[in-house]
Amino acid sequence: MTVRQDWTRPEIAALFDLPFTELVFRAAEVHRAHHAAGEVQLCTLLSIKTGGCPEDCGYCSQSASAETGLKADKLMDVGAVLASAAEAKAAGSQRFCMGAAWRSPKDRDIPRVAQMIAGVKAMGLETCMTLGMLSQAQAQALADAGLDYYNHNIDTAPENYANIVSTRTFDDRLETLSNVRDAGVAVCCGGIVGMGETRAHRVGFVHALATLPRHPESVTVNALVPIRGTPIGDMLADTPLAKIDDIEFVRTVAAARITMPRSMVRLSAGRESMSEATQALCFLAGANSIFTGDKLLTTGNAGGGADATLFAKLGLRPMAGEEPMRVAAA
Ligand code: SAM
Ligand code: DTB
Ligand code: SF4
Repeated sequence: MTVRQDWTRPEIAALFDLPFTELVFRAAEVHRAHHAAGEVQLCTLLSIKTGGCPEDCGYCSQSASAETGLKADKLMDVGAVLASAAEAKAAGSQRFCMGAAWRSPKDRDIPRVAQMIAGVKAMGLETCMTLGMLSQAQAQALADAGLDYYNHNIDTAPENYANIVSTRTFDDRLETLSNVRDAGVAVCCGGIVGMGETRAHRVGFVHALATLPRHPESVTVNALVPIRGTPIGDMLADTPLAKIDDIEFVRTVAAARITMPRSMVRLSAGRESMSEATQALCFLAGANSIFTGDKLLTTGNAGGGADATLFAKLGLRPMAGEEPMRVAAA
């Protein structure tokens, strides 16, 4: 099976339109042709700089314009980050993802961030950072520090972007992704499903990812975590019918898997309120990576104990080379 960057929107729309079982079956076939189905990568998130962000992303608890009451913190010390990474390693994580609520890092922050990268890498973990927009020089500095992945999401279809964020453009996102690629760092990129977008927007979102010059090595599919005090969280809480249907979420995962066969597809935020059955369908439809641990950035996550139980039920294994997950005491 070849990897294509020339997907068209009608082709992707036709995938979404397939009978559900046919779509999931095709996605599972692609998954098996390119990956060890049954193995799931474990990633752990840490917010290294929380809150007070000047951007106005309508879903985010960390935007200074949101009324979430979140306390803004300064950039963490390197030692505290490394202690958290050691815990993630002991719990069987393969990748440690560090996120900062910045529009873009200040050059004076780069040395400390570089120390975090070097320290986490020295523990034998893959390193990932998500720090907002990067200049070419900043991307190169992170690459020189040994960064393996950079997470930078396009979030939604290009034509829906302005409805979600007004303080930057879709093209700004593409520019950082290109700077990251040019620096030789692998790309983690995806977005959020369930922000009140249309099916056509979901098609456009998958299309935008699948037609990048190179597919992201990791594709994150987040289900919106609706947060009170954010414009999109409030809108959804007040109109429950707007909540994304589980089957439509699985369709999005399947379309990502079929169009980007070699990428890791991460079932990201939103698992805490997702049934085991829906998560199982996502794994069947080709998701092969998750965030584990009790916390995402500012919201809760299913947690290692729940994941170990789920993996045992489904017969899934953490991706090779990792320690077994600790199963929580009953
Ligand atoms: N500030 C950086 C940036 O936006 O590039 C990095 C951190 S940001 C929180 C990382 C990603 O988390 C966002 O791009 C978005 O896709 C996802 N995210 C944030 N809040 C979310 C929410 N409430 N539900 C689901 N995903 C969310
Ligand atoms: C991504 O796509 N999802 C992660 C990670 N990349 C940085 C973040 C999810 C955040 C969920 C909401 C919160 O905890 O604040
Ligand atoms: Fe800031 Fe990132 Fe949240 Fe947007 S998603 S408000 S850039 S922390």
